[in-house]
Amino acid sequence: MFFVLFVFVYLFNNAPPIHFSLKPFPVFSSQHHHFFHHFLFESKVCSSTMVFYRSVSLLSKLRNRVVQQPSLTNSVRWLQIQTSSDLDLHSQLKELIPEQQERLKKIKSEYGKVELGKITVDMVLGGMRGMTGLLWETSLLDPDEGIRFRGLSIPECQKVLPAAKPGGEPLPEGLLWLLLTGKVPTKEQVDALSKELRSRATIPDHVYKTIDALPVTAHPMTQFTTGVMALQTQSEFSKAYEKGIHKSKYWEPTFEDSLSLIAQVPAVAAYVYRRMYKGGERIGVDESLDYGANFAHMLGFDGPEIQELMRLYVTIHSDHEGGNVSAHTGHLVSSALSDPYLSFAAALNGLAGPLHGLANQEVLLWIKSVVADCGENVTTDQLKDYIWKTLNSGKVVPGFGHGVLRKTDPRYMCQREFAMKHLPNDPLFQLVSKLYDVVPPILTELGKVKNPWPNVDAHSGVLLNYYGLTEARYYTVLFGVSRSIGICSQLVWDRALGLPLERPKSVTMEWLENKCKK
Ligand code: NMX
Ligand code: MLT
Repeated sequence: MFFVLFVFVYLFNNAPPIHFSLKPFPVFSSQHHHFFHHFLFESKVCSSTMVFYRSVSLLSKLRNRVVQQPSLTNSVRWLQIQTSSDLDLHSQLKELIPEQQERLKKIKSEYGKVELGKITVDMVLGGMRGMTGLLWETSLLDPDEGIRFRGLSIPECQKVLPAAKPGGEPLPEGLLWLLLTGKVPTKEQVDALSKELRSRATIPDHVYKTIDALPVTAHPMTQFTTGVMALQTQSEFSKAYEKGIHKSKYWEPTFEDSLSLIAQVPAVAAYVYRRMYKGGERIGVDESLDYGANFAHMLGFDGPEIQELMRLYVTIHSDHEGGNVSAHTGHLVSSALSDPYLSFAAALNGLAGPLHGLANQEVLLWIKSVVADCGENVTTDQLKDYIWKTLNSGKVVPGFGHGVLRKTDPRYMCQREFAMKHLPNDPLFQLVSKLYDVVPPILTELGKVKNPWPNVDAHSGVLLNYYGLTEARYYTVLFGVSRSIGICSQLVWDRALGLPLERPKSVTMEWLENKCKK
């Protein structure tokens, strides 16, 4: 009993700020050795009466904490205690990687021959839908519940990830830490990472010049991807590879490149925006701001609400497991040992497609065309007619449907909550709400759409538009900045786990006919 009481005393009073975090695998790390050493020392000097009173009050604190976070219990597989002294992400990864390598080895040797399902001709002809074929550690998508980042849903991330102000939206740096380590960081860790990212944010001059070589009318995604390609000259991975780095060390320059890339893409993206819409005047990094707020600042937006929006936006768009076009492309290209810049630029080219990331641009343009045609106070009947007109002209209703999800995207829902809190009377938000009622029954009536519900892109544009970021053609660039966090985090693990060259088998129609006739 006394042992338990001492542990509580340690956890809540004696130790440096301690944070509980969720970890999908068991680790008995050096932090724990430190913990027990400290505990033994403390136990000698604490008087037993003190221990008793403190413990009673601290037990009640713990109970409150557990009661406040009931939804977390399902995703808690291992409880990891993290002290605020572990501020260095690189050394945290160094500690985690050997365990995860062992874990993968064990999965291979014990379960290597286990079948995960059948491959049908429909799957081969149908964009590999439903075919499990990739390892992606940072997130997992459930068709009904939506995305979980290292086991945590979006509402759970909103609860446990550090925010800029109490109760505010999560800081994207916190999500980056979570994706890379599987642990919820403390505020101190997130602040250290913010600082680190700011210190890497300056981009070489030739990047601006390369973008400037394009016509200012070039699509923002073309300019952005060109800028990312120009950043590639800094790649530590490709330099190390040229020098003959041992494969067991690949993850280290990949980590360096990934952090620099994540740090620098906001500045590249902001330059594209300023060049296209604000006469080219650049705004530098503000040393006092976090990643999301700084991105808004460099674009030219400084209000507290748009800063919160940007933090939320970057967090929720960061990762969507491995099979989506951009993530899968990045992972595929990186499997050839192309460095993170090359891999991420490839991913962006996939994101720029209208069925994927460009859908956010398409949604706002489509909504604006509804308003131009029917006015802001469009009736339900007018809206239905407009949707049928879109479908009958052989187009999709942008922002609805999904390759995996079969319910409303939780990323849509959290943006809706943001809108209800900050812009409930905005006419375009009200139109988006109306579409939520009107579109799904029509898509269902079509009879072929597997998911009639809205996805992330159905909502993001109206929020940005409300805060003055009205240039819809730019929206996919924002998505791209955010996606760097998820894709690059996984690239680090791809190299740490030594994942091989990706090379699935393809077949011809003749091959299929012959095979199926047998
Ligand atoms: N409007 C009209 N038709 C649709 C829609 C839609 N929103 N969604 C699906 N369909 C059609 C689809 O085109 C296909 O028709 P056909 O057989 O004639 O080719 C049929 O319904 C079956 O498609 P699904 O199996 O339901 O969807 P799939 O997995 O093939 O595609 C999307 C998923 C997301 C590409 C598709 O739903 C779509 O085109 N949505 C609109 C674009 C969009 O919002 N994309 C953004 C996705 C999220 N993101 O950011 O990447
Ligand atoms: C994404 O965020 O990547 C999209 O929702 C598309 C997908 O998951 O397939």
